[in-house]
Amino acid sequence: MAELNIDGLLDKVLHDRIAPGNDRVRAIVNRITTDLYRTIEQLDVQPDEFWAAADWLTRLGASGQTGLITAGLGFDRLLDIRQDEADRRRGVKTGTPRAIEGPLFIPGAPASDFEVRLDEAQDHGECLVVEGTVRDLQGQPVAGATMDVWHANEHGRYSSFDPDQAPFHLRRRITANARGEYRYRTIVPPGYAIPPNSPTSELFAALGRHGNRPAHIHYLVSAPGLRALTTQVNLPGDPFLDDDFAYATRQELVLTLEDVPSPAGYESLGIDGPFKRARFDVTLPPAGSDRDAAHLGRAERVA
Ligand code: MBD
Ligand code: FE
Repeated sequence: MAELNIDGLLDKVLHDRIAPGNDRVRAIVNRITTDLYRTIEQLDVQPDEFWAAADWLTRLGASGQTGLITAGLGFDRLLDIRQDEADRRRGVKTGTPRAIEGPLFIPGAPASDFEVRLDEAQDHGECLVVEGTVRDLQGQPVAGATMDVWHANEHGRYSSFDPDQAPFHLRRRITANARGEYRYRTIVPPGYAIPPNSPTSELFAALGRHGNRPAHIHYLVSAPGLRALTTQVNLPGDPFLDDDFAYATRQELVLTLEDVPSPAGYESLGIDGPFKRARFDVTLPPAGSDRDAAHLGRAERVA
């Protein structure tokens, strides 16, 4: 038997099989494997470096932070840019811009009609009301559109990933009224930072990068027959607005905050003094397929 050289080894790894397997998986894995062989050769990766990387991947998976690294290396935004490009090629109007879901969505939040208060741990920040109307491309209100909204608490942490918050704190599902309107009361959220002393922070330190996101609120919006939208809005004035570690900021999605002196009209949200208010209207295009219309967060898709 001839001695294996690198190209012979790679050739075997790419072509060995005892069954057809999955062509798509084989094509992708073979490409990545080939690229990694070339990286190891061209950058002269040493065994200790390779095994440190394998150990890091093991710890990354065990920590549940795979979705943080994908965001930080731009993959989440890459997928959005590619979907935007596909929309542009189709030449159709697409409504409100998409923005990455991120790894912190939890399905099954408590549901409310028209309005709700997100902050159960009350008085932990500046009072904010976000309100808007969901419309279709013709500008018609979408009665009964549903949306999940979620964001970080005053320490920049998300419930369900933070033992100090009740499950579903700052997470709700809202169904718009007959006029397509919704509103919620919450606190003005701060930004987010990747957890310290974690596989993600370790890699970011080695890359000389920060792991901060500007303040934002996530949305998943859907309605029958319309395309489900995953997006987020940013709070204005954040120093990381144009320096998001996940590259997700879009100018059209930065809110404008208004100082409202009186709670008139907002008493049902428990407001009894001045507050901040922002408008976020959502436009949904028609669904091209059932898959388009399905309201699925990532956590639901992989389950
Ligand atoms: C977040 O809150 C987030 O939205 C993303 C995309 C990545 C990490 C934390
Ligand atoms: Fe987030």
